[in-house]
Amino acid sequence: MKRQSLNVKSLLGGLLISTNLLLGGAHTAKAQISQADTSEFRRIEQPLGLKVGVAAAGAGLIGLELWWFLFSKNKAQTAQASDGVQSVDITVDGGYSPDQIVVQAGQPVRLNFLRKDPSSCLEQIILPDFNKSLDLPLNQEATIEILPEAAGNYTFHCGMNMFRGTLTAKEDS
Ligand SMILES: [Cu+2]
Repeated sequence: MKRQSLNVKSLLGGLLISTNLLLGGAHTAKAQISQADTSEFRRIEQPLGLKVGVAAAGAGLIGLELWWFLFSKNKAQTAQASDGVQSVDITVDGGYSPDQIVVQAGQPVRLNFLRKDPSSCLEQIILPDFNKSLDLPLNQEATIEILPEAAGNYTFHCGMNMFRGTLTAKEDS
């Protein structure tokens, strides 16, 4: 009995919502028609200088953004090798620094992550090519070891794939 009345309630609720949506839709349609009828909304010509200024500011911001993403932190760092293991310290703070790491192929690599960013976005690191992931505790070093057997680029990224870095393995020269 109780369950039934609940169902009826939710049914009524659904009906109400859909009616509201329908009415709302009709309302906006009407509004649009009246807008077209009375030419109340006329285009306002902005001065050319303002247009150019806004466009230039926009382009500038886009350029700055591009520069930030492409070049500002793009300093590749070569891993330091000792006792046959190459290691790199990576600071995790609004991304990975360094986010481009150069290692030698065929030698184990130790990545020491130090997360300083409390954002949950960065609390996990994933290395899909090595089938590995690691939780990064805040302000505490966490190490992951991998072996890039072949030369090539291997990416690593956060749990949601928003921040990325690349590990480039090179053959012995
Ligand atoms: Cu993320």
